[in-house]
Amino acid sequence: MKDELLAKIEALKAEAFQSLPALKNLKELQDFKVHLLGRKGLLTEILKGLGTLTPEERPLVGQAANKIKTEIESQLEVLQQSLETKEREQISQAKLLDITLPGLQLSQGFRHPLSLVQEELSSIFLNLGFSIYEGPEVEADYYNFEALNFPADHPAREMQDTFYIRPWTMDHGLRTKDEQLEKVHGLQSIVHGLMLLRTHTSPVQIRAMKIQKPPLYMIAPGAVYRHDDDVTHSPMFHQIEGLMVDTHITFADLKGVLTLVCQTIFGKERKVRFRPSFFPFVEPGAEVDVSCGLCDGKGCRVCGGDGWLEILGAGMVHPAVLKETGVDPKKYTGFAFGMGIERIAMLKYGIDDIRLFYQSDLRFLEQF
Ligand code: FA5
Repeated sequence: MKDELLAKIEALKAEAFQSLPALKNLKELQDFKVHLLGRKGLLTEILKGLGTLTPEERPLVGQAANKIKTEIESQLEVLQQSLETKEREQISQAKLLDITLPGLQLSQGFRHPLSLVQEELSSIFLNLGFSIYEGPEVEADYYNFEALNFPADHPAREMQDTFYIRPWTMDHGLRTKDEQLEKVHGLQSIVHGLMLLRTHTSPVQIRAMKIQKPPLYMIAPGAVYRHDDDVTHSPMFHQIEGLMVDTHITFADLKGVLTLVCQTIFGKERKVRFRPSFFPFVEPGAEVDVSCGLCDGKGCRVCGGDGWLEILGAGMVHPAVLKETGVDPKKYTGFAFGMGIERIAMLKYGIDDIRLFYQSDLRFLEQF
């Protein structure tokens, strides 16, 4: 019985060595290995006969089986390496894969031009001692209009085409009493419970003054929304609000700070113009224009032909606004401004269509 098993093992070796050269690829090699040496393979089958041997015979046959297994494995290993090299060469000859090519370079992200301008403006104001405040984009009519001295039904509300929102309370049957709205939104005097997308960043003035008594030097950057759409107007755009409230603040402070900011952003050669204007929450009010850098003040489609582009509204804080937020107008004065970030970016970089900012076209965005 012992000799019979040893003969079977020798025959297995012979069969293995004879078949090896015929294996054409790694798959065939793997299958063959399993067929010979796998858990249910030929060698395992032969070794089932060990049970019929005497205790003295068993180690002899076991050792012979192990020796042959190792020999077969090392031959399979040699063949595997040469098949792997052959397959790599075949793939690269077929030009399926050029393993000498450098790996894929992941492109690095970069700042959006509007973020660049917003960060540059914010850092100028931070250096001047201003702090940054934030407010919600879905805002109550009270903060966006009423507290800013826009009474209900006042025509000045039409200066800013507003997107109104149905408060969810209306859909949940809660909007039966003003107290219920107060409870839900934590607001004290919502005009008929109206909610809207804020049309400017000025509501953050109110929120800041209600929590911080003067001296208050703040800016508030963020997105705002209006029903407006052409080459210089977008339905969603960005502003930076600014507010300085203290004792003895005058219009000279307003002019000084805004001229400094404009010249830091655009360079000293750009002209800055202050025009009287009306906003219900300031008195007196002004609009500030910068000479158009696209046409050098000669007139083009971006500046509407007159050589200037309006970038911000400003003025001395109206006493009614100070009073509404609990600040004594006899003791304190202040100035405020609201700048359009897109307009400033357009002027700074010579961009002639506001829509380019939002189209996510890398050919445009990579230039900044
Ligand atoms: C206001 O929004 C006032 N809240 C500004 C203000 C603040 C005045 C504090 C006084 C005191 P106005 O509507 O003019 O003002 O907008 C301010 C700036 O936002 C404009 O000068 C312009 O640069 C920009 N802007 C206005 N509408 C758009 C729009 N649809 N798309 C892009 N930029 C706009």
